[in-house]
Amino acid sequence: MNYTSNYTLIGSLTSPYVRKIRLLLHGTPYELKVVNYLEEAGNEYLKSINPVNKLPVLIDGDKTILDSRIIYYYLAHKNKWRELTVDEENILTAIDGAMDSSISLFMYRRGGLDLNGGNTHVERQKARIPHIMNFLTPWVKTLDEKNPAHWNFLTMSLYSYLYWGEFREMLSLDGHPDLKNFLEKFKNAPGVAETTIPV
Ligand SMILES: N[C@@H](CCC(=O)N[C@@H](CS)C(=O)NCC(=O)O)C(=O)O
Repeated sequence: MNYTSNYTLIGSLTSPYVRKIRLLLHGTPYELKVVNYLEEAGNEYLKSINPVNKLPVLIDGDKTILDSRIIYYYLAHKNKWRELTVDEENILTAIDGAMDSSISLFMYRRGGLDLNGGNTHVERQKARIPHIMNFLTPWVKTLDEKNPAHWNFLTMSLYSYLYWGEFREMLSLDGHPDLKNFLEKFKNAPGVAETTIPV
């Protein structure tokens, strides 16, 4: 992307939702303001700029943009990127659906909830993930890491999610070899090394 910007991205270094925007902004000057919402000060600050109290938030001059997908549309409009097709939108919805469920399960686990206690809603979150993986597989098989057009918001979203899922041990890709292969193939894509989760 070649344009001047005055962006501030509010995020964390671990969030997959933040990472996909960092990947999208790779090559564009912006300031990353790291917020830890698990700490009181970070939580109060985040609440003051985002009523939903979630990361990421993008600030562009006097505009505050909430939600990674809306941030994408905002940047797409500004940069005159082509519109996504309905099929592409569905893929993004599927990736975000798996990501939301995995993040919820991670937070429940971190809060001490037994994820094997048979709670109906927990079971629905768990079941959604492999189902989405199967839905994504035919598309993932078409991806070629040597084609620069294939490193886009969809693949950035999937990469951020799968990497985070394995890192947090919320995801096993053993039954999904094409998704495992995807992570391997795109590990040298632009911005991936620079945005990796610090250990
Ligand atoms: N739909 C939102 C989801 C963002 C999201 O879930 N962010 C997580 C971090 S990975 C968060 O801020 N969670 C805090 C909370 O749920 O209280 C987006 O696309 O930006």
